[in-house]
Amino acid sequence: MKASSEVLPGAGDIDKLLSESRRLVEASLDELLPAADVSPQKVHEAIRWSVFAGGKRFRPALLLASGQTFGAPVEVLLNTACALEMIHTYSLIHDDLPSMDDDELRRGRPTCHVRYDEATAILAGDALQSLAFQAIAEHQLLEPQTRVRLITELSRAAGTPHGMVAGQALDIEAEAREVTSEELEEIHRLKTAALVICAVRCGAIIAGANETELDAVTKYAQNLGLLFQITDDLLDVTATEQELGKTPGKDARSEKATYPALYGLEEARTAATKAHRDAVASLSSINRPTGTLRHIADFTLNRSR
Ligand code: GRG
Repeated sequence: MKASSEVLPGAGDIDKLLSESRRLVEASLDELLPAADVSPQKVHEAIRWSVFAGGKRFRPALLLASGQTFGAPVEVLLNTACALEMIHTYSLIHDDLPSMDDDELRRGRPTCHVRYDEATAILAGDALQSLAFQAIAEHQLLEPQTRVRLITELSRAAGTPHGMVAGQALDIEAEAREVTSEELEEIHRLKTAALVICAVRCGAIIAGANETELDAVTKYAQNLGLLFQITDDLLDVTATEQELGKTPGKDARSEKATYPALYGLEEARTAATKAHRDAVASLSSINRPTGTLRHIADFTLNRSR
């Protein structure tokens, strides 16, 4: 059932906000994705296996929160929020493939290529990518020029040379060699922050935020994206398989470029605190109710999964 004029809970209760946006996003994803019994069934089952595996839905929640901060109703934001989650899930499916990170556990269940097979996992990822752009292109509640702008934002953030594919390529290339702090930041900026920034910007664009507001919220998102990846690096060292739903300790075993590897745990924690502080400071120039975005930054600093 499509949400109509629903409003997310206020800034105070971040858990409620995240669970409510998860509920709305999952209902919309269910509508937007091909049903599992539609031919070709195996690829549709595989898409649903990976999408409905219990991810945090952080990027869609962020898009909804940003959109609501600048005054957009939820139903206008939902398809783009789902598109972000589709792109993110495609990247996880492909990242887990034997030719990439070669992982067997994701979101607490066997990875797509383990549950199905490698060809099906590649196709599921490919299909999620095109379904994401379709979800925006066909969204009747948005003006055509807004759809084009959102597709531009998302394709740049997901692709190369300034997006996630570029980050993944640099990350693979940096394995098992020393990286500089500038290289590490570049990898994090492209591999992780690009989609986080895209989520925040797309919410603000849909809501019609002005250029000054868009600049300020982009700075918030740049710091939030960095913070999200530093905490991801830290959790890979400190959290359990049960908390993460994926194999911990993978970064060290693959000799990945990470904050703890380059700086040690304490300095990595200090870098996280600084990114959080900078993210929150960027909100101060926005004359809108930014409490929810502030609480999302707090959640990201303190997250345990
Ligand atoms: C294959 C083009 C391509 C890109 C892969 C997703 C990715 C890029 C690599 C996975 C490893 C990694 C640490 C990526 C950084 C992004 C990130 C922190 C992913 C995990 O996101 P969460 O924590 O996952 O939001 P859930 O499952 O909660 O959605």
